[in-house]
Formats: sequence, structure tokens, C-alpha cells
Amino acid sequence: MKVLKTLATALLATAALTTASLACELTLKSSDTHPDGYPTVEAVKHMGKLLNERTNGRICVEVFHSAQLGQEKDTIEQTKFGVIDLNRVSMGPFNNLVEETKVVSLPFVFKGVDHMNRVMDGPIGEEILAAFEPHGFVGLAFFDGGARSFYNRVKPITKVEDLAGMKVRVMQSDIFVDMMSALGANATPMPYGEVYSAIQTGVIDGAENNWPSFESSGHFEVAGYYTLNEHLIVPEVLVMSKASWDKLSAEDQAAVRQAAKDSVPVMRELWQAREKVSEEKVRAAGVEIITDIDKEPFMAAMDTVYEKHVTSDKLKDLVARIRATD
Ligand code: GTR
Repeated sequence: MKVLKTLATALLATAALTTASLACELTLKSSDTHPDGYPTVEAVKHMGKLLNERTNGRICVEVFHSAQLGQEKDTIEQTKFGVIDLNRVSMGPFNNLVEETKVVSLPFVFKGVDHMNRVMDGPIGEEILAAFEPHGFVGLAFFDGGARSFYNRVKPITKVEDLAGMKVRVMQSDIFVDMMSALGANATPMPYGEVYSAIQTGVIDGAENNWPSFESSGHFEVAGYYTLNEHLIVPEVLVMSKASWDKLSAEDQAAVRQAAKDSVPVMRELWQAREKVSEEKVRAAGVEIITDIDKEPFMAAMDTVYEKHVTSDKLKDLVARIRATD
């Protein structure tokens, strides 16, 4: 009797599952480099849940976390061709593709994370989202990526001079390579997934990132010094492949856009909580945190980066408008 009951329950569960998956007329594949549970991963899952409810179960979103679909730069290519439908990435790897993303990837362009959120929530953010379209992507929403700071395995960095000759991994964008050169270090652009072993084996001395990434990637296990100089505040973006977008009805497109927008406040809340948890974990592991740092000399060294990368009138205007935003 007990066996029969178990069997019946199992069958019912399978039937429920089949009905649920049958109901998905369309499953959008979404990529993220971060592990399950990370705020960006959870935010896109939330977006999928909203979209599914609002389309009466017709559209589903499946999030492939932990770089299962590849490293960011490669997944961006695949998204362009519609192999991946949705992609949550940093704006950094988009710099060489969508010019407008460069302005929000510039060191010290924002006064702080709140300023970044205000800019990205306003008309400048809308303009940058729209700039993705001619390049084969539909910009849906921006997520918080906190502030990025340097960490390394060699010594505490307390001033610009300490970076001289150090090998520091950066995201794959010319801006970050030039930023490191301007600080006297040797930039090593490489995919995120290769950083842990590169630090561990001494191929590089360190890298830079926010609290949640420093913690969830495990980099804090191999890089014992973290300097809170906050040189970059780069927003994250959720894009959809234009190829996948064009297959949707106008109604479904609007539903996708709205669900993405509605995931933003959820993401921010998750982000703030995760920043605290990550910081506690990193501190508990005994990483030396350098907080007493004068940011001015780091900022002053960035003039050449701005001169080289902010060349068109369009970019100059965007930078000026970001700076003029309260
Ligand atoms: C993280 C960001 C990722 C990725 C990573 C990196 O903060 O969320 O999208 O860009 O940094 O450094 O490659």
C-alpha cells in the first residue's frame, strides 16, 4: 500500500512537471557568470517568474548560472546571434562593441553607487539602453554592481606607487588596460573564470572587483589584501538578443521589458544584503582590508584615460551630463 502511495505521488509529481514544461511555449535561455544564489542570478530568475505569470505560463526563462554557457565575452557573441536569448553581464565587456557603454565604465565617473543608480534610472540610462539595439541587442535593465577595488596576494596597497609593476587582471576592455597603465601597473585582461588559478599560481598578482564577486569567486582565498579605493563603479546590464526579440509579438516584448524593469528593485535589495554577507565572510577569513586610502591621487592619474577614450562629441556630452546629475 505504502509503495503504491509513493508511486502515485511520484506519478502525480511527474504529471505536474510535464504540464508545467508543456505550458512553456517558449523558453528563453539566460546566461550569467555568477553562481546560483548571486543577486544577478536571482534577479533574472525573478524576472522569469513575473514574465511566466504575466504570459499565463507561455514564456519561461531558464537561467544558466556559473558561466555554464561560457565566459562573458563569448556569451555576448552568442547572444548577438540568438544562440543565447538573455544575458546579464557587466558593461565592461561591451565597451568595444557599444560605444556608449564606455562612459559608464570610466574610472571615477560616478560620485558613488547612489549617483550611478540615479543616472542609470534616468534619461541617460534610457539612452544607453537604446544604444544596444543597432548592435544586435535589446537593453532591458541595469543592475547594481557596487564599487570595484583592488585585491592582491603580495602586499597591502595604500597608494598609487604600490601598484608599480604589479600584474593585475582586468575585464576585457581597453579602458581598463589603460587605467592600469596610468597607475603604473601591468594590466592582464582575462576572463573572470580564469582569475582564481591565475592568482593562485602567481601568473598575476591580483585583480579588482566588488565585495560579492571577491567573495563568491573565492578570490579572497588566494588574495589576502583588499584596498577599498573604489576606482570603478560599473553598472551591470541585462540584454536580450535582438534576433530572439524580433520573434516576439509586440505584447510579449512589452511584457519582457516590464518584467526586467520590475526585477531591478528586487536585485538592489538582494545586492545590499549580499554585500554585507560577503564582507563579513571575507573579514572572517582574515583578509587584510585597507580602508584608510586617499582616492585623490588615483583619480588624478586618470586624465590620460579620459583623453584617450572620451573622444567623440557624443561621449563628451554623456560624461558632462553624468557629472552634472545630482
Ligand atoms: C563582476 C561582474 C561580472 C563580471 C566580473 C568580472 O563584478 O558582476 O559580470 O564582469 O565582475 O570581473 O569579469
